[in-house]
Amino acid sequence: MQLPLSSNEAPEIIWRESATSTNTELIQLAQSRELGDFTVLVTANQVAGKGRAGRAWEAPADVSLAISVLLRPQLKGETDFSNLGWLPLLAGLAMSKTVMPLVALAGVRGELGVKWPNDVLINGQKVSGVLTELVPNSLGFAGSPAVVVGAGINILQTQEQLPVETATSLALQGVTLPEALGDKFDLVLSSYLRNLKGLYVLFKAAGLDSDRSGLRQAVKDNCISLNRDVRAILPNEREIVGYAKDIDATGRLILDVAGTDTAVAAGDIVHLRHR
Ligand code: BT5
Repeated sequence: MQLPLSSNEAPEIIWRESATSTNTELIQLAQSRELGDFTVLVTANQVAGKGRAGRAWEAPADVSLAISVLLRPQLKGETDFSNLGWLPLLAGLAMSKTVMPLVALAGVRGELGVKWPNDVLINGQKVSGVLTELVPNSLGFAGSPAVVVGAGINILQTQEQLPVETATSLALQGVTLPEALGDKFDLVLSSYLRNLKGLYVLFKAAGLDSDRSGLRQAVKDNCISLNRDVRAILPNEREIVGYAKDIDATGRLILDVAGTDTAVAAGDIVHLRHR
């Protein structure tokens, strides 16, 4: 696959005609040879895509991209490792910034942004999801943990090709892309990589400080889960309902539950009403 625009955005792009899961394949590669920061592994035919919490990410061949990027931020002595938790939020924001101008040009109006932590929704329908994984054993190496940030983006699917009714694709939103399939993929991939790199460079330059880099404010501005009532389904299946009022310095969603602030670090959010 020729990816002339995208190849300007990353030191190495590995295109796979098909992949099990691009995250799994990039992790395996990172364990077998030295990969540079921002190495990309991508396919339009992912046959065993992973979602969060053991769920599946599904797409037929040649209608979407599965993109995994290896991030290897050099940590300095004082850097807080918990700041790595911002990487999935950073990726969701980068994908949101990719989708936004495309659907705006198509004349789509309404709500577009990230449902915490990292689903990109267009008027309540999911066009992209992000799964971030730590490369096993990479934390031990001096100052350089490796994280794989994976994003699936629905590009050309018809409604019948989507696994759930709450999903959408760029094509279903009326987005026009270049004629040739390779050019379509190159446009979307290059735009995502440019956005991801821009945010990542700022985040690294600020020593992974989400406030100093401006990342926290940018994520908050783009997060459609804030300033509304939400139901949080926690990893232990417990559910809490509250008003989503903030994202804290470690990326957790802060809910006001009957007057008490409750931090949600992981789980699924269901949007209830705006107040
Ligand atoms: C996610 O999980 O949304 C994370 C998806 C990450 C996929 C990328 S592709 C590149 C990289 N390599 C991988 O193996 N994975 C990453 P979660 O929030 O758990 O959502 C999963 C749920 O979304 C499923 O249970 C379905 O309900 C729904 N879903 C599955 N496929 C979808 C699709 N193509 N579009 C929209 N929704 C989908």
